[in-house]
Amino acid sequence: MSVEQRPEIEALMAESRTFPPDPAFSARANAQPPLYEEAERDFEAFWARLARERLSWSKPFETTLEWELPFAKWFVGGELNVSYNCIDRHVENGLGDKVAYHWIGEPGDTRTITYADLLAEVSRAANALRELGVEKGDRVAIYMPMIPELPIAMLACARLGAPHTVVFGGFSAEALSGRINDAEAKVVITADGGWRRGKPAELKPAVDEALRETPTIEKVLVVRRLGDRATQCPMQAGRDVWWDEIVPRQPPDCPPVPVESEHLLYLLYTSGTTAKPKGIVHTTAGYLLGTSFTHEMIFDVKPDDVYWCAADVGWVTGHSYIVYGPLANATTGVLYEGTPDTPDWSRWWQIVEDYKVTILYTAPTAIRAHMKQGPQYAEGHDLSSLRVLGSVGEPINPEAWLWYHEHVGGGTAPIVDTWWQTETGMIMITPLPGVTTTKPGSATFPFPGVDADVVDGEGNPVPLGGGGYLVLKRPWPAMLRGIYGDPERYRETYWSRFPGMYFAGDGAKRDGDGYLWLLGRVDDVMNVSGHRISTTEVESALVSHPAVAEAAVVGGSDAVTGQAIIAFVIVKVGIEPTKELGTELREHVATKISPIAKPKSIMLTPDLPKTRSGKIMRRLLRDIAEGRALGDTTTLADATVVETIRQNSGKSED
Ligand code: 7RM
Repeated sequence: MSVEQRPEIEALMAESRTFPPDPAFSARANAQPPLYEEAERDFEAFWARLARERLSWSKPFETTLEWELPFAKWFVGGELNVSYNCIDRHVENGLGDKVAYHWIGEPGDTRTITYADLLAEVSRAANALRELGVEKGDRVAIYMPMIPELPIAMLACARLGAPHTVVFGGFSAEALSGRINDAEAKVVITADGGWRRGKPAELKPAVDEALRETPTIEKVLVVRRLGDRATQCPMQAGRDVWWDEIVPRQPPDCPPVPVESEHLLYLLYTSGTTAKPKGIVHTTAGYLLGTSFTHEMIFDVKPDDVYWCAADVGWVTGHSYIVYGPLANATTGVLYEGTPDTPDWSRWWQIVEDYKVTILYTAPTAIRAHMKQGPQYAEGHDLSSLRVLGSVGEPINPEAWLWYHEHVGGGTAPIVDTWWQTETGMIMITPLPGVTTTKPGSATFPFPGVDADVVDGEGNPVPLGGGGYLVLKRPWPAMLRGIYGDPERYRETYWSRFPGMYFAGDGAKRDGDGYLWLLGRVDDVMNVSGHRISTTEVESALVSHPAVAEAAVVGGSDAVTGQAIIAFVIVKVGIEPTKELGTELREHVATKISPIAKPKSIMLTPDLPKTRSGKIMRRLLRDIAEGRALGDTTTLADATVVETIRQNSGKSED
């Protein structure tokens, strides 16, 4: 494993423009420089103070941190309820009429949900779940489009102390059943479907298919989103229940169940370097503290802000920064069901204008997609309400940063480039608006209380100007508590590469001023439009097809999606390597994993470059995929192989 030298990063670090905070912004910013000093003096005392001040406890905690590397317990002895913290206490404080979500359906239908509405809806949903047999500790799978019932379902689970596992609605039936089985979920909450690119997209058929192999599921709760437009929503008697037949008749109050600080809040599955996704474990108090505090500081959220995180709730960004962090802060948020291009590329900017959105949080891939269309869509709308912009999911290239700054932020709104992971639960490396002078393309510095470092292969910190591996050197409250059911894999994956340190799997550099520049993954994980996809997972989907003998998958660079999936496939003897087969294999991967994991291109090849010990040399495949001169080929078992592939792929060396 080595950190690749990327010329574009060198060029980007040489980018001399810096963006100091506007003094007027600084004067009233939520984050102030002494935060860093307080956190460095005693990070446990820092988090303990915040936990006491910010969370509402039904029983106060006794011990701030029990750290038996790599297992952390935060705020031990305390009891609380996440749903109470996100809803009830705001209503009790007189904020019942404040809008929690402005929801916008893709076809143009809308709903306004106040904190009082949310309290009633979540309570009813929790009562319905209880009627369906859900009790504290039972796992509930959630597979839904971006409709209000999605956060409502999550909060209803949290109200009962029933951990949820949200499976992104774009995942396949097979991916859903794998996650349900790993979590041993008792109930699935879903919908007949949702709207996508102007068309109804059904979900329930995938659930029915998934449930053929899920022995633990007892009930399915189905939201009616498509209504008459869902042609295939058969309900299985005794198992499937319509949401609108069970939820509205429940009483609108349901006492929140207090749980221990370390009670499992949710599992979220993410790709690792093997074919089996990992169930990342997040617990209650530390997670809620970490997400809510970072949200308030990093986005400078004030009571009258209108905050829009354009991610899907099915990803960790949605969990932490659409649902738990913002609601714990009593924020007004926007929730949009659809894609940015429907009915056309002005959709997002129309939403910003209509709702006077003040804070926008999105991914570089979305910014690049907008860039590709040209600035006329953004320019045609009044975006002057925007005052903070966020970026997440992958390194943001300076061109995209500057475009975002100029065409979306009007040249004034600070940009926060936030680095974090499903595993970290909360943002870890980021500028603080009003405090940090930013450089386009750099995520700048660790958040107060976070100890991040860049180390060489031996775990020694690299000097300023050097590159290496990103590590985290002390526990933080929202950190993963493990991989569900597999403590050994947890230790092995994150804590074994560098003893005593959390290995993030990312390469990083620190420039002469100490700014951190993230360089992307150093393992076999690809990042396509900000989605983590493991090469192994796609490879095993490919080899599960009867025509495939062997497959190797790499991430090639792509101007819009960051990386694109390129597959090299050896077909079995006697199988004709046709174009149709290529198409069929792409579809096969979509069914096995998700359309997101569909290779952009498949090269059918007679052989693959391997080392003498039989390891596929992905580095060479990347060179071929990107049409580059080949790197070091001395470890190749058969040097003629790459030439054959290269000729087949129609790219020449130069
Ligand atoms: C939140 C999220 C995590 C991986 C991570 C990185 C990459 C995320 C940035 C970034 C550079 C950023 N969770 N990544 N944010 N790289 N700059 N600001 O994305 O679990 O799905 O992915 O994403 O490689 O390890 S995730």
